[in-house]
Amino acid sequence: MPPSLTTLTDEALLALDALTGRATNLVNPSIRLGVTGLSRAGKTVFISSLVHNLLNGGRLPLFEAGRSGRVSKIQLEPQPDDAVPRFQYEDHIRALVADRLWPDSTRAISQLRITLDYESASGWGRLFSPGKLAIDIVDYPGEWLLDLPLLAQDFRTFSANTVALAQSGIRAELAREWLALSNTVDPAATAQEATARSLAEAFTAYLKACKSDERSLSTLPPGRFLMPGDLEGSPALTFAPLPNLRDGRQERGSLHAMMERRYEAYKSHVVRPFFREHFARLDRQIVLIDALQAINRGAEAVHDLERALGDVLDCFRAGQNSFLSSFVTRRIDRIVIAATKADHLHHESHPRLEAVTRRLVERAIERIGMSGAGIEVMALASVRATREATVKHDGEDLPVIVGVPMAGEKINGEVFDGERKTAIFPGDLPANPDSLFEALESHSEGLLNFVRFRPPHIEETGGGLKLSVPHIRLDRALQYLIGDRLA
Ligand SMILES: Nc1nc2c(ncn2[C@@H]2O[C@H](COP(=O)(O)OP(=O)(O)OP(=O)(O)O)[C@@H](O)[C@H]2O)c(=O)[nH]1
Ligand SMILES: [Mg+2]
Repeated sequence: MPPSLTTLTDEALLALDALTGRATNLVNPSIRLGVTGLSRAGKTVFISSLVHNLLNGGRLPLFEAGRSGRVSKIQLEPQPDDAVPRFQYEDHIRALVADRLWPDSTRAISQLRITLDYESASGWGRLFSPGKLAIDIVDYPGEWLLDLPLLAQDFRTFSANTVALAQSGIRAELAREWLALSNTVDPAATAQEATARSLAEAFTAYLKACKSDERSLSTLPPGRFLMPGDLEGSPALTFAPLPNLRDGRQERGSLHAMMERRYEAYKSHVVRPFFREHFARLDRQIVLIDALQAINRGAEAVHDLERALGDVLDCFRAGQNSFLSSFVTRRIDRIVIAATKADHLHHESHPRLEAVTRRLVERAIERIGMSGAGIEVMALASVRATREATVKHDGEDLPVIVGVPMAGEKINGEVFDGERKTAIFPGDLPANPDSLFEALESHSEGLLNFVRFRPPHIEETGGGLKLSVPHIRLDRALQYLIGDRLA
């Protein structure tokens, strides 16, 4: 056979492969991008900035298809799921760009579809018509993510885990009232609605105290207790874990039986549908982590963040959790793990932030069997609120960041008004990330100079056109997440 013919056959086979690949995705290829993260990790800001940069020709040099001019049109389109509200992209961007305000905590689920018309990079690809790729992105309250691990726990396990955690470290103090109240009730006694309600209230108050800014703890399920969404005030949330459960079957009509029934109802009517609809069909996933907030609160917050992330990531272990594997119809083949808000540090510190982030998820990643291929760890800022500078201090050059701290933020007793710019030496992360986990005493409070900055002032071009939102490494994340689908 002449060599050219074998070549042709191989290429034809490859093309056929590509064709069948496209056929399975039918007429409209799409990617469901999971933006995963605990509350306040930066999901809403990430989605808003990503979409804004795509729609407005933002600076995305590492996004190859965009840079090389192969993407001809990018637009928002009606989302595929009619039952889910639309992500209010325009409102978020207006607040961010015009008013320089961050979005509020997300209270409900929403979705957005963005489509990219592109030309394939390869000659063969181009033969088969220009491509169109739809990207579906879902936003939701981060608290709800913590419900995922509950699906594998029955009421007894949930109670034992929650009570044990509540008795440890700084939690013991925060849980005092709830635990004291719990110890006055007998799980085998006849169920009383008033008892259930007061237990649920005391338990919720404990979760709120853990979440407060001063504590910044992360492992706080059930998620709807902190962010009820449309379940505000609903009886579905009138339960709490119980200490002192006896072995064996619980009495009918007992407090134990009632709490268990409500817990199971919460799982089947609230948690399961959310994950079935949202997590089942993800193709790619970015996990956003606010490591800086935890680092700044000390080793206990860092440990707690590690635990929460581990609990969540464990649920992605293929084949091991039957409840989840029965949901998963597509395989997630790429995950970006990103430390967000990297604009709080000088870029010289970014490698250390990445090292801490890798350390935070390392064990979980090993457990889910995804170490190595398919995972990229990076530090990014969806919206860059600071710029870098150098100041001379005692004859030394100090790398600083410059930005406008939000009104009410404090450094060394100084309170900011939300208008004044300031230069801050953010401090150094340790070279060895382990020290953030181990040194329980030596590193307690305020390792970094950490304040929240207002969103940046965005320059206008000569024609009065606003430039796109500045960021750090958003393009690298984008390239890793969808670049191959535009090849
Ligand atoms: N400087 C800076 N701050 C950020 C960035 N991204 C998020 N933030 C800050 O983090 C806060 C939380 O960001 P969101 O995007 O609302 O977080 P979320 O994950 O949607 O939070 P929930 O809706 O509560 O789950 C914002 O209000 C900002 O203060 C960033 O790229 N740079
Ligand atoms: Mg949000």
